[in-house]
Amino acid sequence: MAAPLIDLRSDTVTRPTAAMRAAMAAAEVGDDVIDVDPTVERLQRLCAEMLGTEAAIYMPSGSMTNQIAIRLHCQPGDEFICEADCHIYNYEQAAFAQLSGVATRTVQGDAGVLHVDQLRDLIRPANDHMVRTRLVTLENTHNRGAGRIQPYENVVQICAWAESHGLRRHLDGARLFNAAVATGIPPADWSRHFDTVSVCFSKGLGAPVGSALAGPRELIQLARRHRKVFGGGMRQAGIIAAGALYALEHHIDRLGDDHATARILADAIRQSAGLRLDPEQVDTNMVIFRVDPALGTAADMVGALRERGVLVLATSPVKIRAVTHLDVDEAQVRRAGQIIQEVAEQMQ
Ligand code: TLP
Repeated sequence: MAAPLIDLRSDTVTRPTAAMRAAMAAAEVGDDVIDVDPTVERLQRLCAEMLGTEAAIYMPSGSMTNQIAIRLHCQPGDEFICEADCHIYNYEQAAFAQLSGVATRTVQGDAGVLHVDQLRDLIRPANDHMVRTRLVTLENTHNRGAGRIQPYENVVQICAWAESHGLRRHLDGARLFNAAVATGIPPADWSRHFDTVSVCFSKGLGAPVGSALAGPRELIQLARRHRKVFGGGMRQAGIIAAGALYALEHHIDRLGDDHATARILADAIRQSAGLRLDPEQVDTNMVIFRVDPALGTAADMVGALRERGVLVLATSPVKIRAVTHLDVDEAQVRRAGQIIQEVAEQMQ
C-alpha cells in the first residue's frame, strides 16, 4: 500500500481536529446578517481583545479582509504602497483595481522586508496629474519571503513615518500569530501601529474557514457594510466561527512546533545536492528552496516528490515552497526531508 501523503503545500490544508469539530457542532448560532450570531460575536470580541483594537469582524477569507481594508482606506483614484512580493499584489487578482478602482505602487523588499528609507520619496505631490498616495500595507509573516518576520523596528519606523504623512496603515497579518509566537512580541504590540489588521484562522491555526479584520469601531462598522456588498454576509456562521474560536483558544502556542519542524526540514534541504534555501533564513513555518536547473524544473521536482507521497508547491519555475502545520508531525517532516534528499539525488 502507498505511504500516506505528507501534505506540505500550505498550512491552509489542515483539517479540523475532533475537538474542534465537537466545538463546531455544539456552537450556538443566530442569523449574523439580520442581527447577530452569538458565536461570531464571541469570536469578534476575543479577536479585538487579542489585537488590542476596539472591534473586529469575521469574514470568509483573508483576501476579503485585505480587500475590504483597502476599500475602507482608499477612494477610486487613490494609490497604496506595498511590498512587491506581497499577497495583496500577487495573489488577489489585483482586486483592489477590479473592485475598488485603486492603484498600487510596489517596492521590492528583502525577503518581503521593507525599510522606511525605501518609502520616503514615494508620496505623490497633491496635484491634478497624480493619484493620491493614501495607504501603506505590510505583510507579517511574509508568505513569499518564506515566512519571514518583519523586524519590529522596521514596522515601528514605517508606520510612524506613514502616520506623520497622513497615510493609513494596514497589516496583512494572515500569519501574525506565527510572528507573535516566534518573537514573543504579543499580537497587540504588532497591531497597535496599524489602522487595520487582518488575521487568518484557516492557516496555521487550523480552523476550516475564516479571517478577521480588526480596527477602530467606526471603521469596522463600515467594514460590515462593505462585507455585505462583497458577498461576505454569512448567516449561521457560528458553526465555522466556533472552529476559529477553538483555534484561538488552543492552537496558538503550538505554532512553535511548526517553526521547529520547518527548521528540521530546512536542515534536510541544506544537505541536499542541487537544492538551496532561498532565502537561507527560516523564521517560522515555511521554507522556500531553489532547484538547480541541472536537476530539472521546480515542477519536475514537485511531480517526482508527489510520486513519493510528498506534496509541495512550485512558486516559480525554479522555486518550491514547503509549509509545516498541525497536520504533520515531526516524524512526517523528517520523512519528507529524507524523501526530498533522495529525489534530489535521483534527479542528478
Ligand atoms: N495564502 C495562500 C495562497 O493564497 C498563496 C497560501 O497557501 O499561503 N495573506 C497572506 C499572507 C496569505 O498567505 C494568504 C493565503 C492570504 C492573505 C489570503 O487568504 P485566503 O486564502 O483566506 O483568501
